[in-house]
Amino acid sequence: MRDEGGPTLSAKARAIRAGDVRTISRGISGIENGDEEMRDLLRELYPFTGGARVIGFTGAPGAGKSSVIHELIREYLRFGLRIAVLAVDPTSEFTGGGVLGDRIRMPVFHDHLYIRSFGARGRLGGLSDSCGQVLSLLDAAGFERIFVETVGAGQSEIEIRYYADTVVVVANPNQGDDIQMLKAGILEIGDVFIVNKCELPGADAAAAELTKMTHLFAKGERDGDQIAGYIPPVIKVSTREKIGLPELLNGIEECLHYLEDNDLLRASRRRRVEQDLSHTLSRVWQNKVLAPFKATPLWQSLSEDVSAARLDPWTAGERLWEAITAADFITTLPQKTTLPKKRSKPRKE
Ligand SMILES: Nc1nc2c(ncn2[C@@H]2O[C@H](COP(=O)(O)OP(=O)(O)OP(=O)(O)O)[C@@H](O)[C@H]2O)c(=O)[nH]1
Ligand SMILES: [Mg+2]
Repeated sequence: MRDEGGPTLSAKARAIRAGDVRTISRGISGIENGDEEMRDLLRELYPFTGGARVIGFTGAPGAGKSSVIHELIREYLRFGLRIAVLAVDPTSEFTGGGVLGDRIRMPVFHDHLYIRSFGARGRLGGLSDSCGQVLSLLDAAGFERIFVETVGAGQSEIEIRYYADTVVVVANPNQGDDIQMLKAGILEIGDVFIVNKCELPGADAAAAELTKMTHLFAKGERDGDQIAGYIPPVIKVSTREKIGLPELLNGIEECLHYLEDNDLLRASRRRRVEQDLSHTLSRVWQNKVLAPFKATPLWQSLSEDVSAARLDPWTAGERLWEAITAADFITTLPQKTTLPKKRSKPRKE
């Protein structure tokens, strides 16, 4: 029996600790909607985080991320681990019944598997800015592995690095150009590479190419973490032919062991926390400073001057900054200090 946190916790927090699916779902919706009470709940739950391992899945659209996660869930459930899946993609296969529909309904999996799709709200193509909070909630709910599927494009591919302990890059055979793309972008962030659809021709060549590249990158440094000594495995997988799935599980688990043995899990938690803090801060900045500032006469007159070309935007920007950094600036802002229900878009870093 898990420690549910004792009687000092609120009923909601206790239900989440006990893995109650409805409370977890409502909690995640609350986080997504920016409900204020979620802050108290997360505050209560935070001391119970730290047990989950976050595994990110990234790769080109259609590479097979959802299919791989689907198969991997089966492998993990065999070991009795509790698994949560976040598909940061409203169009993901996991929505609308989802690929696991039948399985989820099976009582044996009820508190072992939780699947949630959520939109990449707030930033174009990026991970939702509530991702960190949702991960904390699922972590406190006792999920031991959390799989995060990113939208296979742009920013979120790189951003998953900030949230995940381990990043699985899903490639395909015959991806000639795409493997070049991997070189330029996501090769640096991958901890485990797979060539999915390996029953198709070209899988060996793609795997050999990736292996060559991972050896080059293995000598480097990433995000200040020493990763010298760890060489990401390249695993051939076919979800269609059920090839390579136990090997993939092993590859992921070995990577997690490596991180643990080398005290690098703390570093990945730190990355996640920092990303979360910067989102929180930009939200506060947006809601408490920028939004009310836009209603001030100074903002209005400067933006008018800039749009009439009487003033250039850079000078205007400097003047705005001067006003913001003036000692009593915050107290002069029109006061509407409660956060809006729905968050406004944070600024892109
Ligand atoms: N031949 C073959 N096709 C596969 C395999 N795995 C997945 N597919 C197919 O590839 C297509 C895309 O699979 P998904 O799992 O949706 O890929 P995804 O990367 O999650 O796609 P997005 O989320 O849209 O980026 C589907 O038609 C799958 O049936 C495989 O091992 N072999
Ligand atoms: Mg998908």
